[in-house]
Order: sequence, then structure tokens, then C-alpha cells
Amino acid sequence: MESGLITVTHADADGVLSLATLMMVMGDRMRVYFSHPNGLLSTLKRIESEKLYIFDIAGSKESIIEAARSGEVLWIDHHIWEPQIRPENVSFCIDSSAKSACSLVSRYFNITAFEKIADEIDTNTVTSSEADKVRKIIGHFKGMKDSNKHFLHFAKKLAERGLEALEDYREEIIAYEDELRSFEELVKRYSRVKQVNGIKIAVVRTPRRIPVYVAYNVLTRHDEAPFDIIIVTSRMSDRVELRTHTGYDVLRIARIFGGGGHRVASGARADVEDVLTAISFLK
Ligand SMILES: [Mn+2]
Repeated sequence: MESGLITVTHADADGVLSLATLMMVMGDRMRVYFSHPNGLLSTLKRIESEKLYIFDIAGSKESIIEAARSGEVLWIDHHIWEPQIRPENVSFCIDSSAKSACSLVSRYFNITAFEKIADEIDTNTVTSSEADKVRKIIGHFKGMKDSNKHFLHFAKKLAERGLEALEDYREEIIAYEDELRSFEELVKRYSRVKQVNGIKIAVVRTPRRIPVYVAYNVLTRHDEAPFDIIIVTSRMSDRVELRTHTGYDVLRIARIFGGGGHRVASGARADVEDVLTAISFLK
């Protein structure tokens, strides 16, 4: 078994801020893997350590079994799920009422740093300039080939210097603002509105990947808004992201396809037409 600490965290803003929070407590001498709901199992199959932390990603029976091969496991998450098994070396800290995983990590380690920013980003209610900057920096890195390397470096800098570190990222922010304008154009151009089973749906299927929150925000200004269900996907993706303007339970739809998340923000591996068919059969 490899010694030391491994952290597996979500490759998004909440995951990076959770990691930065941990690094404020433990320092940055650890191995880090960025993962996502569909990739977690294969990430966990590759690793084993004395200590393993998992942040902001829901598990399954299979992924819990893989995680439990490590010595001591701490699993912190805020998605809606319940561990099917509870090996004695795995501690779960799962609270779906938390706005972000970062807020749970902060509470667990008793530290105040980035939880407000993570809450704003994860609930798409960004009001502070710090949250706006973090979202843009992450958004810029996400489009890059070696995004994980950039996420890790960003987390280390945040842990070291706090929000002061945001000053170092002016160029990334400006670059992302340009990308943002093109994402907004794509949403306008590739949205279509559907009425299925009395439910108002916007489908956004773009030629290349765009951040889901951009689709959500652009559609709030659509003539036919608000939408009960927003389906976001791209031509090269086999996944759909689901959101709602009206509080419709989109987790229920994601679950039909083996996906998960939150009631107002979920995702699954599925085809748009299949999702529309499933909605047409809902009672
Ligand atoms: Mn999260």
C-alpha cells in the first residue's frame, strides 16, 4: 500500500475549492486526482493509500468497495445519495442540504475560507466578485487539455495565499470572458423549445461543449422562459445535464438513466431524444 494521502475531488469549482480548503489544513504534499461521477470508479481502481479523501462526487456500491481498499477513507459530499454499504474504515459525511461540498469540508476541518464562494457557484447565484473570478478561472482551465494540472496549481495557490491569489489570474479571466461571449451565442443559436406532457422544455445541443450555467442563465432571458426542464448537451457528448428554472425535480429524470445529482441540477449518460421520450411517459 502506498503511504501518505490521496485526495480524489470533483473536476469543477466546488471540487477545487474543497481541495484548497483541505490544503490549508494539511499542506499540499499529497497526491490529487480530479474525477467526476462517471469516472470515479475507474479512478478508484487505480489507487490505494494509507489515507484517502473523496470530495464532491457521489458513490455507488462498487466505488465504495474500491475506496475501502485504502487504509482510512473520508468521503465528503452534498449530492443526493445514500451509501449502500458502510465499510468500517470509510467515514461518510454526506449532507444534501449543504449548498457545496466545500462548505462541508470547511465544517469538517473547522476552517473558514472559500465556502461562501463555493456556495454561490454551485447554486448558480454568483453575486460576489470573488465567486465570479473563481468561476471564470475554472471555466478557462476547463477548456484546456491539461486542465487537471491547472486545477491543482490553482488550489495550491489559493491554499497558500487565499483570495489574494486571484490577482494572478487576470489574463485567464479576460480570456474566459471572450469564450463566454461565444458560449452565449451558441446557446442562442442552438436552443429549441418543446412542450412535452404539459412540461415546457428547452433543449440546448451545441456543436462544442459549453458550461451548463451559461445555458441556464441565457435561457432566463428567453421569450418563452421560465423553463421547467433545460437539457444541455453537445454533439460529441453522450451525457445530458438537466436544470430547471421552475423547481421541477430533474433528479427524477436523471435517475431513470442511472444518473444523479441534485433536485434542481442533475446529469446522466443519455441521449436527448430518449430523455424527451421518458418525459412524455412521466405521470
Ligand atoms: Mn458540488
